[in-house]
Amino acid sequence: KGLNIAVVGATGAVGQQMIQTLESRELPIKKITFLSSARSAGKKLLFKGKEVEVQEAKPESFEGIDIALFSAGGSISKELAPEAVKRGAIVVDNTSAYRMDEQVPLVVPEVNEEDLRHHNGIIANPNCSTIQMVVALEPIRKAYGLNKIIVSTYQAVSGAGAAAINELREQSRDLLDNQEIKPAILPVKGDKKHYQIAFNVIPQIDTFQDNGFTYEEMKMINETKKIMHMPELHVAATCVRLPVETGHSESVYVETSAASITAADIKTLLSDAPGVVLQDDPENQIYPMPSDAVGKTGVFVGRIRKDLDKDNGFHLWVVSDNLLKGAAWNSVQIAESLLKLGLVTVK
Ligand code: 11C
Repeated sequence: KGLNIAVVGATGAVGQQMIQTLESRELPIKKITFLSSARSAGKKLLFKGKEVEVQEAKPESFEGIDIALFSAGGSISKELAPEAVKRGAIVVDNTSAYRMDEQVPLVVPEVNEEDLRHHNGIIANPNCSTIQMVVALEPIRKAYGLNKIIVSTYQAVSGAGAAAINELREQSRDLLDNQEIKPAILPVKGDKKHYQIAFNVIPQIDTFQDNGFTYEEMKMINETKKIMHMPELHVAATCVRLPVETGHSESVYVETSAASITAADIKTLLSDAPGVVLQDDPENQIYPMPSDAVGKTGVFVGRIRKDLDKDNGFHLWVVSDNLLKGAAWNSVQIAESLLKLGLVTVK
């Protein structure tokens, strides 16, 4: 007795984390299927100590699957998610393909788990930088209301996939050895120019849109409004890539609807909020850092300060493992919520 689960994109940076997360959780699994593009098919991966061969993802691969976790790029999701749904699977999609589709719930369980009840087969997992921000801000929204968010991100290269991790490592090594470097992946694989990431900072994540914001920035803006059910919320984002391997950091400024709240009120609220770990003790130099967050499922929040001029303004520093809460863990958590809410049955 258990669920038949498929991981699509099993060999990628997020797919690998999905497998490890599924291994460490209690979700009842009867059968696991690993799927990928033709290029990675045939590879053998371990699941709970047993070898499982990766198969090429095709429409027929989804016969008998209860839940399919997709993280193999937007075009594979566009092509195969509807095929999986046609065959009775519920798809949890970690790409941006369906996130803004009105028929598709965009879910962070700590924030809008109930939206899962309205799914039509596909559920979208938000962008990593959006997820960690809304987990930190939802308790504040609930208690005091939110008028405005201004966020600047400090994002790790693993958000751009395994090739970007290699690029950072190789460039760092080559520059220390006084070798010439040839950037080829970052900031965006398919864009016209590529820049050095080692010992540098790149203020571009994904491609530029006509309004001057990048697609990553627009994801943070639009997804936050959808998840929080607040189309009127003011959100602005600047997304920046750093030479950090894993763990996204964010400097977040918020304005609440309620006035006369103190930083201590926000700290008390976040010390007991779902998914949040408060690390805020300046006197002892305690604050979140990516090197501490890697491998953990929490969203770490610290440096909480009241703005010096705005009575309803607060500054926060938010860090999380972008491959876990930002991707694999949030997807597996959605699968667990589906089970908890009785939206999938164990046969
Ligand atoms: C990055 N946030 O760090 C991106 C990766 O829409 O799921 C996630 C892309 C997405 O590059």
